[in-house]
Amino acid sequence: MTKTNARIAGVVTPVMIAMLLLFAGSASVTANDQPSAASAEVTIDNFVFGPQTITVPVGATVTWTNKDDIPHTSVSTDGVFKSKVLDTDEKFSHTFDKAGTYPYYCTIHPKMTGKVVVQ
Ligand SMILES: [Cu+2]
Repeated sequence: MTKTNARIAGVVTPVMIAMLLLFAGSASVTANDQPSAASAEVTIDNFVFGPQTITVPVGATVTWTNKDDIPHTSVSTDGVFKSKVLDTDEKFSHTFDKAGTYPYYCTIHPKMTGKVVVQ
């Protein structure tokens, strides 16, 4: 009897530890995945990028949507990303894998500027 219980305990304990490790592992994976799953929206409206400065975690995808009746672009000042000409309701996305500050502008209307801060 005692022998059997000891044997069961000997099996159950490693299984429980494995399950705990698995749970802890998946929990930390979820936490790590959260920034890469993050996304943010920038709307182009009335010749303005809004919000003008957007702060996102590393791994986030930023999507620009042109809500103007006029074509615009979203082009990184440092050449990190470059949209095509976006017509009304067209979108452009870029995923930011590195921390930093990414200024950008509209090549058609260079006075239109914005900034993505990745941290
Ligand atoms: Cu523009």
